[in-house]
Formats: sequence, structure tokens, C-alpha cells
Amino acid sequence: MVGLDVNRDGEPNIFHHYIVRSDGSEQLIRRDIDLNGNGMVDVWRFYEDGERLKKEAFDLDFDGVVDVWNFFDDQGRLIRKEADLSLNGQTDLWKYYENGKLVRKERDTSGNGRADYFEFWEDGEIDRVGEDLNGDGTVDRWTRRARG
Ligand SMILES: [Ca+2]
Ligand SMILES: [Ca+2]
Ligand SMILES: [Ca+2]
Ligand SMILES: [Ca+2]
Repeated sequence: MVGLDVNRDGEPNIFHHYIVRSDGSEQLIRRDIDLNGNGMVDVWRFYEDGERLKKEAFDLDFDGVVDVWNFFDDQGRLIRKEADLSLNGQTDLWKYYENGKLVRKERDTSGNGRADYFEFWEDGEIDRVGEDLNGDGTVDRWTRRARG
């Protein structure tokens, strides 16, 4: 592990984690960042093949618990985002991307850990919205965007 700016000056501290390949060379697998310099990591970035960002995690409120996850495809494009917007330790927002574009967004508005609000996107605009009103896991109401 290699640390940078670890002098407690409030600047971001970055820690690199490596594994040693069979040929003896080092391969980057993770980069940890302490954004506010309090000694606790707030951003975790996971790498494949020593350079390709595979996923990253953020602790938004600096309590040591991850609140946002981003996942990337082979081209480095975002494919999925998971977030705990209410900061209660339970995911309540899911976003799915295709070719870097948002195609679906799900929200847990009731706080039971299960999505009950679904947005389907096409070409950068909401196409339809589904809502599970009674929390049984199936959509009860569909709202479709008027097409002009
Ligand atoms: Ca920190
Ligand atoms: Ca947190
Ligand atoms: Ca939550
Ligand atoms: Ca329902």
C-alpha cells in the first residue's frame, strides 16, 4: 500500500493497493481516497487489469458507511448506480444504463428496501412511469408520456 499526502493537512489522502503478478510486477487493484482528511476513507475505486475502473463507492456523509455504488462496463461506461439517498444504510435508488444512457430508474419511496417507483427512459426522456401503490412488488399504475 502506498499513501500520498498522509500529513493530516486536510488535503485528500490517496492510498493505492496493489497485488503482485506472477511475473513480479505490481497491479493496481484499488485506490482509496480520504476526501476530508479525517483519516477515514470516503471513496473506494476498484480496478481490473491494473487500470480499468470496474466499480467505485462513495461515503457521502463521512460516517464510514458506503452510500453510493457505481458500476462500469468494459469501456468504462456507467452501467449501474445504487444509492442510499436517505442515508439509513438501505439502498433506495437504482439506475440502469445502456451505452452510457439512462434506461431505467427505480426508487424505494416507502423505505422497505424494495423499489416501488419505476421510470423507463428512452432517448434521454422518460417514456413511462410505473408505481407499486400497495407495496406487493407489482406495478398498479402506469403513466405514459404523451407523444407529440
Ligand atoms: Ca474521510
Ligand atoms: Ca455514509
Ligand atoms: Ca435508504
Ligand atoms: Ca402493487
